Amino acid sequence: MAIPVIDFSKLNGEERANTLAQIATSCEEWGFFQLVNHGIPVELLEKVKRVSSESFKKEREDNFNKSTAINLLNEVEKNKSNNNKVENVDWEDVFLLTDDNEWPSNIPQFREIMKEYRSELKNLAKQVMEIMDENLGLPKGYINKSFNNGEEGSENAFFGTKVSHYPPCPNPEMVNGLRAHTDAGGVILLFQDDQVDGLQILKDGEWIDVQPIQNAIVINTGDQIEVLSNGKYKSVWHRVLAKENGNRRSIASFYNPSLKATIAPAPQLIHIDNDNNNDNNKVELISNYPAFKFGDYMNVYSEQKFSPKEPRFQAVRAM
Ligand SMILES: O=C(O)CCC(=O)C(=O)O
Ligand SMILES: [Fe+2]
Repeated sequence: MAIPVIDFSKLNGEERANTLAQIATSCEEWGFFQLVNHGIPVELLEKVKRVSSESFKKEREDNFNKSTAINLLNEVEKNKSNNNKVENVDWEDVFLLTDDNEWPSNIPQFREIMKEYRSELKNLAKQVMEIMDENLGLPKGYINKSFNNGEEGSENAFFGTKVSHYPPCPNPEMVNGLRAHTDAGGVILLFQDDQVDGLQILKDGEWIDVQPIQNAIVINTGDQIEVLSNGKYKSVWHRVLAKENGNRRSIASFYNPSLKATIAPAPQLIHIDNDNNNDNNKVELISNYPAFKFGDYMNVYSEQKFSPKEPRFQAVRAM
């Protein structure tokens, strides 16, 4: 079993309908798919790999070697008898790039390359959201407009890029690269390592690998797309395994709602239950999710990221 791989260039030709259908099935049944021929220049992707890896080697590796994850793993190894896993920590070095924060790298060209990359990825995110609109039968731009708090053409939605490395781990069975979770936000676009695997998704009760494909972009949907689609597109559990060999690079970009945006199931996707409709026009609307402010959701998520999502929905429902 492997994550679906979709040739994005075929959206512009005779195979458009078939490609849309493949994306629809991927969203409904997998929550993850890989795009190839997505239009992002390979030369740019090569530069992104180079400056990210260089930043880890020159600017971050020393600190990682002094990190809590390393110390905790050393402790557990010393007490081999209790055979514990290291909990509440990830074997991951990470930093975040947004439009507003200070970027922690002085590698030559890092800034220009990552700026260009982010602009390409943001554009790809918008294309993917429009495909989801179409597949869900929503007006074009519906998802993006919701993420911008109902304002057409505005740019309040959040676009962040998380640059991660998962360095080689001497005891990979004792710690997670990244603990299992579903993503909080909207659409996630992941540029993962060509060589070193480790990302897995939970599919029908089984953890399966997201196979590395050179220069592909992995797309997955977060909790907000699940709510907007009224459960048609579920956010899917995933995790990263620590590995004994290889330093896995992974660059995840998140297109998320503005913190002020109200997120709710799209009215077009709230089903009318006709079975209960036989006495006097009684129509029942079925919405499986609450309406809430994304900022409130993020407050809950920051405490409960590595737990099931249902209590998060309950918590915002009660707010
Ligand atoms: O590093 C990866 O491959 C996955 C990262 C991820 O799941 C996340 O940042 O939410
Ligand atoms: Fe994730």
